[in-house]
Amino acid sequence: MGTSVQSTQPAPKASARPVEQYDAIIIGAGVTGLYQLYRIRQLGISVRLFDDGDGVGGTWYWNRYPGCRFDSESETYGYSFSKELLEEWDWKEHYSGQPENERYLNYVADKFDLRSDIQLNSRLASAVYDERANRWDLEFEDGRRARAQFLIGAVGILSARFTPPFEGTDSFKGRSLHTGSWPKEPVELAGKRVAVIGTGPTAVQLITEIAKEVGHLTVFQRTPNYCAPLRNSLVTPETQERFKATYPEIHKRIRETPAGFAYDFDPRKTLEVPREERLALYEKLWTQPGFSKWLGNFHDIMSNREANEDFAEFVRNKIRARVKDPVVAEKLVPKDHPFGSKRIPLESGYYEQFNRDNVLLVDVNETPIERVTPKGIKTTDQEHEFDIIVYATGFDAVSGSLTRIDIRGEGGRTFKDTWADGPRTYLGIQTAGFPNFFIATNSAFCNYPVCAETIVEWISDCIKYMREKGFNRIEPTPEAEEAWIAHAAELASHTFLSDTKSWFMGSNIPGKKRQLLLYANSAPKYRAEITQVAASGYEGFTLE
Ligand code: NA7
Repeated sequence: MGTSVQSTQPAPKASARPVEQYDAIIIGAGVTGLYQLYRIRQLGISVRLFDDGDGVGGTWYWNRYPGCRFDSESETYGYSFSKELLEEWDWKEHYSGQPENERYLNYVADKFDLRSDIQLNSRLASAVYDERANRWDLEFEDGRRARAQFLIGAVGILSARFTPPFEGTDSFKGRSLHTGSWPKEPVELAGKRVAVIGTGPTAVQLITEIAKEVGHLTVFQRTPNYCAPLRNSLVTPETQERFKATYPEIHKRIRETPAGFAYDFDPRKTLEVPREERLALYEKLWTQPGFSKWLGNFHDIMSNREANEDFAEFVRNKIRARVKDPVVAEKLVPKDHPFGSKRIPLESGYYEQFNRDNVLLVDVNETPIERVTPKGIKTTDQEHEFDIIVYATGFDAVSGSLTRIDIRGEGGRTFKDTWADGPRTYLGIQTAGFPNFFIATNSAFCNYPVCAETIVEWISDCIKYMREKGFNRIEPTPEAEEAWIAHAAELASHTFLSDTKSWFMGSNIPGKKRQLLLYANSAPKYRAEITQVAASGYEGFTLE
């Protein structure tokens, strides 16, 4: 290197850049976007995928914080669409870690030669619908421009990072990190004074991993969770063979269960089962890996409060038994929300971290955070000094990843305004007034890839149908959209999720309207509904 070469040409202005033309553009190179690219390509139309990361993987690219891993069983998380891929890929752990998951998605990108149609380091700034031409005009932050008939947002439901608006956040002189954009280079934690804000599933994984490494860790907790043992282990060669031999059965099963996991609820009613028998089931579930304690429990723990409370108290006692200091233990015990009304963090030694001398739990309900200072975090009772502050404070879920982009549809209406009171869609897939814009996200409560594959296939089948029948434009009728929203709200009213503060309800974000952001039907029923609409010739949509 050495000499610096100065260009005599002025940098081209954004508007002077040529406009790249495609039939379809996909935004997001995560689990959904990669498969969407694979499927759209098969239609023989031109397609380009843009992502703002410098690698593929979406969630598994950005969330590279220590301890990040699946809480789904690995064999249920991989794509099901390619027999070859299923045979080639070996999951090393039953609950695979982030580095391996990122490797898997890179392997997929290479295997199916997807990279030639992927443009990385491209953050979408705006997408504007040109009504006369029936095209979407996209502009990226680097000035690159592109135009396409179809726009597919595969931006994920948990990708818009949320950092609480504490006063003084920028004044901190140490290092501030968010778990959702953890640096690629190793973060030096040894001996450091570290703060973690948040105790959700992310923080639980992170805290467990770093407590032993840092000099001192202070955990700022607002709401304790019902964390349950993950019980991860290595996949033996025999089990690997069994996975490979039984993938068709595994996939059939996870397509039939309500949430896409290989668990069935116990059909008995909790309180009709004698106490000893109930406890025996709870203890058995507790020894099992994964979400069995939730999704393999009595079915009415998610609908009957008394039943729920019975199991919740069992979990509380498990927590109390693991934390030595009874005062700390009681702070870690959740009492303000039903078990399962928030995502259950799965842990591998989380509670024991609070028995360490170098770990301090600060309950911000007792001593609220007043501000971030140049040295650390000032609560109502003292200033805590840190080298690193980690925000494990979650995401502006479901809607945030789309409303943060400047998307404009018919008549210049903005997506942000249209969704100001929450997601407005028909089938979770399209919004009236935004023709040919597909939302490729898994909006049901479902193990992610199982449902994502369904949505991806629905969208590519829809585009195929349109091309075969000579249609150029699709959007839902306002009536169909309204009816879908009412139907989703009706289903939501039968859950007790609404009483709990969580990203499910949007209530983790100040000022966000409180409503269930996910579709509360079971995954098989949702799949049947959208399949029926496609089979009927896209009832509820206007095709031109
Ligand atoms: P979550 O589950 O939204 O957790 C965020 C955590 O951050 C949670 O403990 C919050 O407390 C806490 N938080 C947020 N704002 C504040 C403020 N202002 N003060 C103190 N604490 C705060 O996000 P995760 O990343 O852990 O998990 C998201 C999903 O990713 C998860 O469901 C899995 O599906 C994977 P709160 O509970 O709101 O009181």
